[in-house]
Amino acid sequence: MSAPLPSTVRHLIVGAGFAGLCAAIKLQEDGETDFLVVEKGLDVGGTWRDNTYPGATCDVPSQLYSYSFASNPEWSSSYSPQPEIQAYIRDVAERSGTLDRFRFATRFEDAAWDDAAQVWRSRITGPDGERTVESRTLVVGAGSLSEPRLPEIAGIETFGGDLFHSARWDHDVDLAGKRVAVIGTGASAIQIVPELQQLLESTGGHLDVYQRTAPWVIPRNDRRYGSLERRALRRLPLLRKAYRTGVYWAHEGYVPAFTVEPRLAAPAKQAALANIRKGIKDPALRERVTPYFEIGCKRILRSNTWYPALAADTTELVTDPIAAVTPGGIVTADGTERPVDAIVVATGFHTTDLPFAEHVTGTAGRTLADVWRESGMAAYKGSTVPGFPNLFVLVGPNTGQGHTSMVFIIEAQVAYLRGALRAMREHGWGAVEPRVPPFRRWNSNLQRRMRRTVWTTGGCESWYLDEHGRNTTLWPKSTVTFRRQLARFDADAYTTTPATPIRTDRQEQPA
Ligand code: N01
Repeated sequence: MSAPLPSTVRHLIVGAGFAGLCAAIKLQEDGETDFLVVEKGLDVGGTWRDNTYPGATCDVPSQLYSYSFASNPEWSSSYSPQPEIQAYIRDVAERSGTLDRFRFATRFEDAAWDDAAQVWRSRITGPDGERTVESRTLVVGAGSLSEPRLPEIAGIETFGGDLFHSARWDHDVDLAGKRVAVIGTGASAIQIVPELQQLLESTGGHLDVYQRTAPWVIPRNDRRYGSLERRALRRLPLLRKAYRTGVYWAHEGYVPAFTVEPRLAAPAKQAALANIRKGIKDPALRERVTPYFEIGCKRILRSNTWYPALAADTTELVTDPIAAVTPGGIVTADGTERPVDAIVVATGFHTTDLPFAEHVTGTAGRTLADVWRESGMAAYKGSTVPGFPNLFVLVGPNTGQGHTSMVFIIEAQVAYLRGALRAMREHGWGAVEPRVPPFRRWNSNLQRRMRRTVWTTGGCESWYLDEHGRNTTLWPKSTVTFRRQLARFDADAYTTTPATPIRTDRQEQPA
């Protein structure tokens, strides 16, 4: 049984995915040991704990999709499957010596800033009920791809068969021999569909894939590591580092194509078109899966098996829009009803309306969601927001990546957080809050830069853009630039307030 929740703690971290765990480890390294990590799930891992769908695999190479301070020589292949990534995160957590301050099955309900006491007061519900926890800082690592977005389709609630989201796979449902529909053709669906197609083909079932927008899909070229290679990676940390650096720069090569000149992505486009030709013989089907927009406008996907799975006799690609779901099937706009036993909705996540924002109330008594609804989701350096002192958002607005590892971004943000905490300690500040002018400059710069990116000019609709067409999710420059911008805590961009004493339950405060 885990220890009861303390009523005060120096730092409250929400979420135990890559981001929350990284914050915990690095705070510990700095001697900031008085923290608490609350996690609604039963384990660390975040999105890698939740996404257990068949075929779940990282589409960023494993060497890069891991912490720089915990490289792993044991990956079985160049793109790791979900169970290996989950095992990696768990292993890092166990070795970090921080797990005693993690509380699982414990939900962050909401938090409000108390200006006089300079604390966040959070309502937390754990196995022992609800408790208020006061903390000087609130670090949110709740993830930007954690809350499933269910499609709003007429009649979907009347469906009589099994229906679940890709990120909440129901392993109790046996799909063998069934008629199954997958709605969506994004990063999750292109991994699920080939697995389902194999299962259904071998068991006399059938698969309908509902495509609203054809994605660009380049080959994945996955490769299993041989035993010699693994031994070399295990024994030679410098080789691991060089490998990681090579993969990093190979991916960073996409940045100019996304942000300056889309024509630079011509080789990727050719590879995607060749992938279609290789996987599909039927010219009509080839045409239906060929995207209409510029490559890169939506996330470029990677698969060798997606097109063959769509071309299989037991699969039907449906491109007529869905009109309704009935108790027994899906009806498209042309009036056809296709009966199904199960529906997998691979329709993505809430990204431009991050759900945690509804639950955080700042100095003006308004929630972050209220502020963002009015003026669009925005933060200073993707991390802090005026009116919300000592709130640090990891994987915040405009930090997302279409081409490389989010772990790199998380580490840069945690470095910034550490800088802020160091400055607070050294100067005796109880609160830091970004000033409005630097915040505005940062965001107008970003949005100006955004105008010429392929995400804006590429002719697609994507979840990168909010309802006003503003890209509030992606970072429009190189990740090197991001890291450089966040390398130092720039106190001059902040209003700083001297500390009033804070009461804590623990004795292990740094001086
Ligand atoms: O979600 P998505 P995802 N009716 O939003 C369609 C990460 N990820 O879960 O394109 C019909 O990309 C929608 O159609 P359209 C990665 O960052 C990483 O696949 O909007 N269709 C689209 O086809 C990724 O970007 C890995 O027209 C509807 C699909 O559903 C992010 O997660 C692996 C619909 C949603 O695609 C999200 O990927 C997997 C409707 N009402 C995911 N609503 C890695 O390997 C939506 N769609 C690291």
